[in-house]
This record gives sequence, C-alpha cells and structure tokens, in this order.
Amino acid sequence: MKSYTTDWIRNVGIVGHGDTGKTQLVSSLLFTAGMTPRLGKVTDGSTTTDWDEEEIARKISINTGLAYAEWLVPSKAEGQAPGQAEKAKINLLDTPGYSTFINETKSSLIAADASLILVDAAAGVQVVTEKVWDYATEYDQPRAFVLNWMDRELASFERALGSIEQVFGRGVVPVQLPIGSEKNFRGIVDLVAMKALIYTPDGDGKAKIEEIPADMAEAAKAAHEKLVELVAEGDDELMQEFFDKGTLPVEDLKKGLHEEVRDKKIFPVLLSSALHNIGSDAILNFLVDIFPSPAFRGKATGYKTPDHKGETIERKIADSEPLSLFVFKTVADPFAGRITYFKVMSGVLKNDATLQNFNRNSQERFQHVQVMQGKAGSEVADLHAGDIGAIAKLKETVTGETLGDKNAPIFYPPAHIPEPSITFAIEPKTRADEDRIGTAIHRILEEDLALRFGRDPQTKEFLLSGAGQQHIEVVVAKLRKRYHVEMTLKPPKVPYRETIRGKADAEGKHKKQTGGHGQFGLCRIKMEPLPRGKGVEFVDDVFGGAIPKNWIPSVEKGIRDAAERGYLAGFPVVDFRASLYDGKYHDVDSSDMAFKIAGSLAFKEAMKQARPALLEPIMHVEVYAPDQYSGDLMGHLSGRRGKISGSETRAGSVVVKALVPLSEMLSYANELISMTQGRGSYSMEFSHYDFVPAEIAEKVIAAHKPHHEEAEEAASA
Ligand SMILES: Nc1nc2c(ncn2[C@@H]2O[C@H](COP(=O)(O)OP(=O)(O)OP(=O)(O)O)[C@@H](O)[C@H]2O)c(=O)[nH]1
Ligand SMILES: [Mg+2]
Repeated sequence: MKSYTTDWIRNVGIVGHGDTGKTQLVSSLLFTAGMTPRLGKVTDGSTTTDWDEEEIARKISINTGLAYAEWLVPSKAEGQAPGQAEKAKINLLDTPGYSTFINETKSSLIAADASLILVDAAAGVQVVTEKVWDYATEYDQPRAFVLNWMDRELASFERALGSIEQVFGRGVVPVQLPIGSEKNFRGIVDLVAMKALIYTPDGDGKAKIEEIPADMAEAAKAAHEKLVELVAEGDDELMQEFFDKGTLPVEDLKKGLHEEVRDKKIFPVLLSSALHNIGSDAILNFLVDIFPSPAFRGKATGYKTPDHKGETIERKIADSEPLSLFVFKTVADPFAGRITYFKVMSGVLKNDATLQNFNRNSQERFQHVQVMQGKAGSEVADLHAGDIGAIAKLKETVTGETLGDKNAPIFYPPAHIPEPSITFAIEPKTRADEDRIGTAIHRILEEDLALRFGRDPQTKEFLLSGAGQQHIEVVVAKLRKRYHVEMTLKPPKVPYRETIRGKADAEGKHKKQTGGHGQFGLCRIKMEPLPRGKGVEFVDDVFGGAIPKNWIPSVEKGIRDAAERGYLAGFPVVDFRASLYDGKYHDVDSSDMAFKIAGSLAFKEAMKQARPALLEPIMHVEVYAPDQYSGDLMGHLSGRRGKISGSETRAGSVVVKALVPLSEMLSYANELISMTQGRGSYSMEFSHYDFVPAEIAEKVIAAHKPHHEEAEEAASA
C-alpha cells in the first residue's frame, strides 16, 4: 500500500443517530472509489466496516470501523494530464449511533479531523445528532451534514434542513438541492458548480453531469446566491469581490468555502441515498476538496506528565517533528491477538521501528505497520504525520497511551468517558467457566472503555457495569462466542444507598475480660444528616484527652467500616457527619481493635435513633420516537414514578425528557420496543440520589436483609 503525506490525508468521522445510514454510506463511498468490487450492504452483512459477528447479527454498529478511500482531488486534477493527477486518502471512521454504544463513538472520534454528520431526511435532527455535534465541538472539528435516506417515503429536504438550521444555527447552508423526491430521488444540483448530477440508482455512484433542469433553475439560482453571500460574509476580500462583481467565480467560492468550513463558520449540507448509491462521488469530492487535511490544526497539544495536567507541549503536525503517536482504540481478537489503532500526531512512523511507550516507560516494536480496510490490513513502509494506522501484537500498550521518539516524550490526553450507568450480576455456568472468565473479561475491558468488572463484596457475585442493557448483552455474547465462557445474566442490580433523616447521640462500649488482659474502649458520638453527595464526614471533638489521640483514627475507622457495610439492608450509609465528642479508655486494656469495635457499636446505636432511610439512583432519561407516541411515552414514564421535565416535537419526532428511578428502568429497552413497534430509542444518565418511598423501601430491605445479616455475622466473627 502506498503511503500518503499529510496534505493528501483526510480523517473523517462518520457520525449520527442510529440507523441514519452511516455504515451503508461508507460502503457506497468505498465501492464508488473502487476499493471494493461490490456494493456491500448492511442488510446482508457484507459491509466493510460492520465486520464483527455481533454487528452482522444485530445489523447495527457496535464498534468504530476503519476504512479508507483513495480519491482523485478534483481541484488538483483540473488542467493536469490523466495519470499525473494525484489522489488523496480519506480515512473513514464509521462510528456507532445507538446511545448504548456512543462511548465508543466518542473515544474513537478523537482521531478524526472533521465530522460528517448523517441525518435521516424523514426524521430530521435526533437525540444523537446533537450529541455527536457536541463531541465535534469538544474535539474542535469542522463539520458538514449529509441528509441521507432521501429516497425514503416522507423524506423532506425542506423539513429536515429546517430542523438542522433550527438547532445548529446560521452557519448551516445547503451546497446541493435534490432532483426528484422520495423513491424518484435521482440526483442533485451542485450549488457551487451550478450543474445537475444525475445518478443511476444502484449504480457505480458516479454522476452524469448535465444542465440544471429548467423547472429548478430559479430555486437553484436563489440557493446559489444564498451560499455565495454567506461565504462572502466570512471573508473581507471575498466580500469586496462580491460587491464589485455581484457574484464569486467558482474557484473563489470553493476556496472561501474550504476556509470557512475549516474555521467552523460554515456547516454545509449535502444529500444522498446511501442504499442506492446516489450522491457518493459528490461526497467524496467534498471530503477531499472542502474538508481540511490533518495539518489544519497547525499543532497537536500534549502534556509533560502522564496525568495530563500542568505544563503542555506543542508539536507541529508535520513530518519534520519528532515521532509521537496516540492510541485511540484496541481490538482484542482471539486469534490475531491484540490490534492497536493509532494516529500519528507528529513525525513519520517507519515500519519496524522500536518506539517508547511513554506511559509505561517500556519499548514496543512496530513490526508490520498496517492500514485497515475494515478487518483487512495491508502493510505500509511508513505513515506520515496525521495518518491513521494499526499494529498487531504489541506487548502491553492499551488505549489512551502515547508512544514515540524516546528522546521527545509527550502525553496526549485521552477521551473522557462517563461512568457506567447500569450494573448486572453474571453467573458462570460451570466451574470451568468461572476459571476462564477473568482472562476473557480482561481482554474485553481492554477494548471497551465504558465497561467495568468487579465482584460484589457481599454476595461474591461477578458484576458487569456498562452503558445499558444492550451493551452488557453484547459483552456476554462476546464472552460466549469468542472465549467460550457460558454464563447467565441476572436481573440488574440497583446501587441503593442508605442515609439518615434525623440526629442521634449514642455510646459504643466494648469491654471484654478474658484471662490475662482484657479489652476496653468506649466512645460517644453525635450524628447528623448532610446534603446529598457529601459522603461521610468524621469530626474529632474530643477535649482533654478523654480518648488518647492515637486511638481517635481507630474510632473513625470503626465508624467508616460499619457505614460501608450498611445498616438497613447492607448498602453503604452516606451523607452524614459523625462527631466523636467523648469517651473512656484503660491504660492496659485499651487498643486499636477495642476502639474500632467501640466505633462500630456507637454507629449502630446511633443509626437506631437517626431515622435511617433508603436512597435510590434517579436517572436522567431521554426518549426519542415518532410524535404519535408522545402521550403513551409520557403516561408510561409517569406510571414508573417518572417526573417529566420536558418534551419537544421536531420534524415529526418527539423527545421526552424525564427523571426516573433506575429501579423502574431495568426493562425499559424491551418495553419501549413493544410500545413503539421498535421505532423508539432512549438514552439514560445518572442524575442524583433520592429517598425511596416507604412502601417500596420496605420491600427492598426485606429482599436484601438475609444477605446483610449473613455479612454482618461474618464481619463480627
Ligand atoms: N432506503 C434506504 N435505506 C437506507 C439508506 N441508508 C441506509 N439504509 C438502510 O438503513 C439501515 C441502517 O443502515 P446503517 O448503515 O446500518 O445505519 P447506521 O447509521 O450505520 O446505524 P448504526 O451504526 O447502528 O448507528 C440498513 O438497513 C440500510 O440498508 C438509504 O439511503 N435509503
Ligand atoms: Mg453503522
């Protein structure tokens, strides 16, 4: 495989709400550019970027897929003899659009230099559309929209465009108009060149260029003028030229568009039917001509220390700089081993080089550096600044680490991924499964930053935490298929907490006389509630040495340990202050252990008086569906103790926002599917803890009590 220099590289994140056609579009772009012999389809599992068996089975993207298209740069090709014109390489990152897998989108998008945001031409802007826009803002990326599914029944250019303009503002401007609508959609008017591009449905993706149809001439002229004005507005020189001539020549218009897209002043809107391969060559032209090369940022910023704080270091995104590369993704393949995906941030990576992993202070050999076309890699001699590559069998490097020239250390900051919002207990089927689970999970954790694994200290169950039920189900399926570990998924766990509503004043006395010397410790504490989220506070209010200084931490430890074990039902007690104000000791019989026990006894005594109560996590939920379901959705959420905080209707869709206890959301995914015939989706994030209503609390406590009592006995034994 040929290697490309920085100016000839584009790194494009293909992002958008679930099912807007991202994977299908990438497939069409690859076919149009001649990278694949056939047009791969999501429906028959033959796309380049959804190659994982879970993705094929579920027909959705779970991981970010990498591919590249080599495509002639139109502005460079003009005036050059055939064969002399040069191609650029477009690295395409096909990201997931379902909320449960959106963390993967966020963590891989960090490697892109621009985002192409797909929008369903019938639905308009949806929840994830706004989310990926925010990611692009966070990563400082230029962006453009593609209205896909233009062939769909009820697809509407005007309505969908209206919803994008309404949400994302003035810089949004169409650079194309549709020719034909719904199933007769067959081409576009290019508003820069002012030509019609006509496609053969299910063809090679390359347009026949014609004059603009007479009945569209007026609309095209008006839209062209709007585009010219917007571009002129952003640049003084162009404004002057526009004043003088009343228009802009195509070359200046293109140049202005390129610069203002790069500067995030303009967000163009393009059109396609990805399934029928309409609009593909125009999109490829746009990506190489209007989107910037990785060098547009000028420099990459990293840190001097691995905690990504304090002093920063800057590197030019150029071959002349020392080599540095950032690992943005890891894939665990049971056969090929670990595959590490990285972006060259500065310098040139040569095949066979030995690099320093700065985070681990160790060396890694880069043998067989590759570029990926889906799951297939091809070897390259080198990769230039800004390019994206992959490498198999590194010893220990994982996602988020920086490697490079030993003499020029730098640490690039990784993507910030939110903590998991749901926890499931899993049960290995046999002893052999239990033995295998640790290693298998360890591999999956390496590739999935949004997953957590642990054991419940009380029940000793294995716990998997992730972004949603579907996320955990996919992990369990991977464990079974890839690593042959069989297990059952138990109903999800709700991380309840306990707290107090009132004050208390209590004594804890530990006294034992056994043979020689005994044990003695006595403490008196006051307890009071603190606001939500404050945790546990311990105050030392002892005067006059009633308890010697060295045993005060023992009392504190006793209280904290007991709080962690819980009082009502075994959930950690939080949001209270314990003040130690008095006590007694004995010169011979007092000890660290005696005061720990006294502390825990005082805590239990205080809990009796302090009106203990159960807390539950409340989730911020956003549900998206066609607006006909709006009433049902709100009624259903209210019935689940939800508080509706808002609903918005936009282009035929509704977004309902609500605060709902997590315990009521455990089977929501399935309920939503049956309520909306599979047309709804939702996202859920932790909001805060609140009291569980008394009658529900009683049931939760009754269900957890046996475990709790067992654990308490074990602790005091
Ligand atoms: N008719 C029509 N169908 C399309 C079009 N684009 C995609 N589809 C279909 O829509 C479904 C979803 O397409 P995908 O490409 O998987 O969508 P996606 O955005 O990658 O979805 P996620 O990765 O799961 O977020 C598939 O069945 C496609 O065949 C289009 O332009 N027209
Ligand atoms: Mg996809």
